[in-house]
Amino acid sequence: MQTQVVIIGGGPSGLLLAQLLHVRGIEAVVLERKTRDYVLGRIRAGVLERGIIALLQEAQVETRMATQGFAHHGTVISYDDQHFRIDFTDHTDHPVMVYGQTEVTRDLYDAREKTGGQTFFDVEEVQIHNTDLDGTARPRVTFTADGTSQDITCDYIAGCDGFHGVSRQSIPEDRRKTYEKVYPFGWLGILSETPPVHHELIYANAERGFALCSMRNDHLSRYYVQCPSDDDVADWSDDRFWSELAARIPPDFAARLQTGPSIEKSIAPLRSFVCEPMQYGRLFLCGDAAHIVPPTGAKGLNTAASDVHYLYRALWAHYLDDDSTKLATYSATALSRVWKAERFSWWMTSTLHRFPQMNAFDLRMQRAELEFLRSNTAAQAALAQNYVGLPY
Ligand code: RFL
Ligand code: PHB
Repeated sequence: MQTQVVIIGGGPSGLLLAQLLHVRGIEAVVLERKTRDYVLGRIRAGVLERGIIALLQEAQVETRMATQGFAHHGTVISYDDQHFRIDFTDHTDHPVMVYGQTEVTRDLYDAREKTGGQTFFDVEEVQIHNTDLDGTARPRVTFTADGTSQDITCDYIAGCDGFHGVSRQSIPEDRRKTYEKVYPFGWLGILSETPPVHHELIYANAERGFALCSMRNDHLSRYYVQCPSDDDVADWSDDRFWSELAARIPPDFAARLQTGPSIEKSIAPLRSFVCEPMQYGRLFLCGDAAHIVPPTGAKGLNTAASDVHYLYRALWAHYLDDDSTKLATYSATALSRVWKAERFSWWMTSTLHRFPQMNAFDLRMQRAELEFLRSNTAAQAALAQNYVGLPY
């Protein structure tokens, strides 16, 4: 088989890239290790920046998001006995959109099915061949699907296969450098068919640890509490979760909290990670394959989308304008924005969580940071600009 671009990974990065390329008449084949239902069953991100919203419009998959997504113009932050609101629209003229990653992925799969783009599910033994630093040779990707060996020759490979994929590992070890910070806690998240406690998100720094009140729609809530990384989800009954959440959010909100059975419950570890560079010859990494952020700033999916934006624009310039300069500088361009999202996510995480080793001084520093944020317009503007998304 031959194609222009092989996309490894059918998560949001891979699917968005495939759809954008399709709109420009560039052919891609998508390889996904799991089934479509498995990918759609993963509950992940909930907040979309202005950049991904524009990309979904460009990819012509915005119809459902436009009717079923919710514009959020601000967020609540709480600590000690204080809580305050940061208005995104006042500071940036942009809201964010609450619309689940599951829905984005579903819209992209539906669009791909309609366009007849080739997608292999349940693939195994994916291997990348013929990549070299200069990108002289045309690369090949081999894999098995339905028990049959497949071999695709292509112009370019997009590694959109997440943190545990093969793409990053296919860059020779002496040609990449990784930067990593693992946090000493995780997030226990639940989804419940109850009305959200508030119409905006609440990020809470509490004595018992961080909590986040989020949502998917008016009758579907998503809540998280900070927990030790080695906690077992089986030890967290719904009752234990609800009482822990109620103890961490301001009392007036806790009094209004509507509880119910959880329909999903899982623990996610928190990590910051970056691989440099994000390209090797004709192989380009996008999204979680190249970088991970702790979810506190809602930047994972959004930063994956900014990589897709740069790679899509570079491939478009190459194929339609015969200009390969953007492909050559893809890694540097993408990384410059990635590091800013890393900084913001690290800062949000550091400011809002209780770390096991914190001493009295550290706690005062955290409180001073939050007091400054509560009372300073410039600090609020900086948070708002980062939260709605830095420009591409
Ligand atoms: P994904 O979503 O991991 O998709 C990669 C896909 O590649 C497949 N794959 C392979 N396919 C073929 N061959 C192989 N060898 C393969 N190896 C893997 C996988 O099956 C998978 O389908 O990466 P992608 O597309 O880069 O997307 C990244 C986002 O999913 C991720 O950054 C976000 O979910 C992070 N995140 C959030 N991001 C936000 O922007 N806003 C949020 O509010 C937000 N909340 C979250 C989050 C992540 C969370 N968890 C569970 C990590 C909340 C949580 C709890
Ligand atoms: C979510 O709704 O899942 C969500 C929202 C904001 C975050 C992280 C996760 O910062």
